[in-house]
Amino acid sequence: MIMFDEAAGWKQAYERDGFLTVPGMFSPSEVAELRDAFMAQAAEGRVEGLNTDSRIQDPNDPLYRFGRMMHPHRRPELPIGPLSMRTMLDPRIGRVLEALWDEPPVAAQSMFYFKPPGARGQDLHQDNFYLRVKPGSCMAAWVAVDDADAENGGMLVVPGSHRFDIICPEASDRTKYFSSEHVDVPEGYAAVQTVLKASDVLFFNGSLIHGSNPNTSADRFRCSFICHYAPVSSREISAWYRPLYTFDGREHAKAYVEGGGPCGTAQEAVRGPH
Ligand SMILES: O=C(O)CCC(=O)C(=O)O
Repeated sequence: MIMFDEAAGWKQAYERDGFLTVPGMFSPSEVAELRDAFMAQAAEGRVEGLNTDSRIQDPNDPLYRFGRMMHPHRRPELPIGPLSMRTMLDPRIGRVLEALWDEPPVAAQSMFYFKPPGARGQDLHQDNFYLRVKPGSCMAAWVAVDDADAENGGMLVVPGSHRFDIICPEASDRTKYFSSEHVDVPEGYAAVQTVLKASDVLFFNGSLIHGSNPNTSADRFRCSFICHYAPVSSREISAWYRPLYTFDGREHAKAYVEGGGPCGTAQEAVRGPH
């Protein structure tokens, strides 16, 4: 049960900063189940429609073997399917989203990032550039499946940047980032490194500028299970997110708009002269 004071504290932090960390939302065995299931799936090789970053074709790129998996909740035939649907619609996540929005959420997306040692990061961006939720914005729930910090490419957030409109992205540096879009940090703001423990959940506004640096560790994966949501009252979303789900598992319809698409457009790495 959520205590009134706890929910009020969440809301205050979220409205001020554009993000909120809820520590220890999942148990160690729940995050272990996610890690084990997705590792077993990755061991089967790339699956059409699940590994959508098809531009990453270099077998030496750590993201070739451990590319992110997109919309695993849409794969009921795979062991990761029902687990992803259940986690995406977990009532503990739903209660935080509802407390922050003052209205029920609907689920738009699930993803799993492995981010193995040596993997490139995802350059700074705003999620609603891809989801196109209107009116309002989307929200992410980023579940740390491993401890995530500066060394293994944990999340960077720009506190307060959620008050900006969607900023037109520029090209990113492909040597450092697998995603092709880059949003500059506005003057007077700064990117801050988050430090999360496995089972913590980071919630962030769809206008918040955020991203992650490469995983520079020798041997630490940085696995995360990431979902995106829209407020039930929003009217539009990019067609790429259809179908949406209410937290009791029913499909929910909105107007589906052109444009947008997967969160972050993948690109092949550019190799240096060595
Ligand atoms: O996990 C990451 O490195 C980036 C994830 C992200 O930016 C997102 O889910 O929008």
